[in-house]
Amino acid sequence: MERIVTIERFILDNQPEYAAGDFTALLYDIALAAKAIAAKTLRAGLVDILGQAGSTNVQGEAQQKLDIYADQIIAKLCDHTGRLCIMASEEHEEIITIPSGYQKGRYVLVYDPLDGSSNIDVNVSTGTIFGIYRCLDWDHRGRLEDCLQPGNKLIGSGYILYGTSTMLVYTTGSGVHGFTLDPDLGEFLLSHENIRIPEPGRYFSGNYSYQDYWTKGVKIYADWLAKGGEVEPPLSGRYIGSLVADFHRNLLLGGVFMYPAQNNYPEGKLRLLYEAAPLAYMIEQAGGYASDGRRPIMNIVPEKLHQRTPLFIGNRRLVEEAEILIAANP
Ligand code: AHM
Ligand code: MG
Repeated sequence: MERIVTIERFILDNQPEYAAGDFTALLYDIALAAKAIAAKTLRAGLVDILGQAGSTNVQGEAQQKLDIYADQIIAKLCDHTGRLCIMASEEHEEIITIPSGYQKGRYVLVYDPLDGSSNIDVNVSTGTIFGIYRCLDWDHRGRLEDCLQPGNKLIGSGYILYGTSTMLVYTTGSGVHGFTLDPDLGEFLLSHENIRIPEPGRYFSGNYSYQDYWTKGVKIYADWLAKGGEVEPPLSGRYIGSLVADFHRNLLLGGVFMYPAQNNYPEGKLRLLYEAAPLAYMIEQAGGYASDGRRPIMNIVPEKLHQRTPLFIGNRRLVEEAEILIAANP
């Protein structure tokens, strides 16, 4: 029998030197939230049978939309533990402060609780994305500045994919590691140690129905990807429309995902803080690269919480070509 490694064992054995308990425990908290969200997502198809969002269930409790549930479970599992000084979520306009009755901690958690949630109704994979920073100033209880840090200050990031199985994939700066939830044991087990994005990439992922909205440079790049050009073998198109699922496939099989700046989203659609930057940290740890089409995502300092960014992410060579063609075709 192969060695079986639980996420708890792996995190303990591989924790960074500074981790000293709190950081490690924060990763467990996220893994626990992932299990709770996975359990709910699995039952999403039964909502019509057992009661709809906005209606009242048999216990007389109002039922929630899944993205709101995911948001609250993460916040409520993490706000009282003394490990965080502040949080930010796609579901909250403002930062989420640690209630005054609770001790504050040393870390900052930014997250997208359930990305691609419009896919739930048609039984397509969704995901949670998270990033962890250090709190900037010990004298304060956590402020907006603590959240507005560039990707190159991340000390951990990851995602949970709610797909045919539930996977948690994360990095703390020494490789990218993936764990699959065993539903019988209720444990995440190590299934993908030290993931490297394979060369050459196989897939290109973008919403090609937006072609008319793209700039000249992006059109030329999309053409270059689709026709192969000097890419050998030519790439094949795959687009789920659920960022975590698209990213996960390309991470394991190689390729590039793009969501450029375009007429209907002049700054891009995806969010820098809790979508692009955490995934950029992961792709770099896996040997790839992420760019906004001009510069590394990791170097962009966010000016606001819900800032959007164009995103090109995947094999380094494929992303660098986006920068070259966009610069050459203004
Ligand atoms: P959301 O945060 O509102 O769920 O939107 C993000 C999602 C991503 O998962 C996906 O990559 C993208 O939107 C798809 O957008 P589009 O339908 O425009 O192609
Ligand atoms: Mg999102």
